[in-house]
Amino acid sequence: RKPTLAVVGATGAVGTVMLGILSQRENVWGEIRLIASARSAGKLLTVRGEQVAVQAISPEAFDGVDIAMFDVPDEISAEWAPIAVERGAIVVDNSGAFRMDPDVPLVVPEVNPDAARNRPRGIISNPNCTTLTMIVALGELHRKWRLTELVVASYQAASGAGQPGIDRLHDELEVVANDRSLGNVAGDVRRALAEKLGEGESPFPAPLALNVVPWAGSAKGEGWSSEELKVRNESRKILGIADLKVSATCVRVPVVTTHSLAVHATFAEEITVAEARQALVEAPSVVVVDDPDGKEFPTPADTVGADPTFVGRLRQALDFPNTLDLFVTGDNLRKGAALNTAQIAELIARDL
Ligand code: 2RA
Repeated sequence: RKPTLAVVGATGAVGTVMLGILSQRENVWGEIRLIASARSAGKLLTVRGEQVAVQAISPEAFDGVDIAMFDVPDEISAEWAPIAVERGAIVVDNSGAFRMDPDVPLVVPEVNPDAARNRPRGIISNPNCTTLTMIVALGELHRKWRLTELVVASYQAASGAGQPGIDRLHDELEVVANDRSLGNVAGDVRRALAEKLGEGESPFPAPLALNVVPWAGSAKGEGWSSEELKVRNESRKILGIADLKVSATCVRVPVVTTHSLAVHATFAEEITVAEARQALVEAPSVVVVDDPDGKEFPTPADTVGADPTFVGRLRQALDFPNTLDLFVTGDNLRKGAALNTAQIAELIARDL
């Protein structure tokens, strides 16, 4: 019997990408059950070329499910993942609710696949999309040269904030698109958006169109955002380096989908650009795009919709020994969310 898979949060931005991914990948699943809030119950969605009606979330909806993938807000996962486990499912959760729980593995199949086998709570967490954007490439370099320090700045897409983030960016772009006077006086974009779109409607704390916003997530004290601490804590957990030195600055940019990161990584062993490039070229799921003279480097617009991590701008840091600077991009809804979740589910389905 092929295992039964449930997709919880099937109607959201990640859920929508998930249905596309499940339709494209090898068909290892028997039934695929779609679950969402009561509001979406009865809605017909297409997966594997067939229309499937969405079921309202309930304990019974998990009966007979072998693996349940959750793409819902933290509080919904916190409440419902344990219920799905009680009903017999293994949960692969893409929220932040369980990632740092010592009894929940945090898994990236290319980096720490074996961690998925030890899951005392019956739950496996999928990392945050910002961590995931860089971790496959870094995991490969760490395996060979032992990572000791990591300084990163992110350039995060609007879809990291879900469908409301995508909608808001498009609404803002519409307002600014036809007014070439904007962007020349402090506050003019903010005023134009407030006038046309109203106050307080945005998932972002400042205008995103014609702007960059140095904040993602919630405040975690001493000036840090939740997103920045996730990058630190999750990188340590996935790579298994408890004392990895990490400093992150997370920034939102007016890109619909695909996160980017500028990475400054220091290693214990001597590393050269040529060796690192070769290791990344050979790494599964990594594509090196690195010929600035030929105008070739990874960009979000060239990455969106693709599965791999793209790496470019590889340089030896001039003033820091054993340190590389590089730029990475990855589709935050695919490898950053749905794809990694699907890969984890496939990994554990093999052992069922
Ligand atoms: C963001 N990392 O980009 C978050 C979403 N998981 O906002």
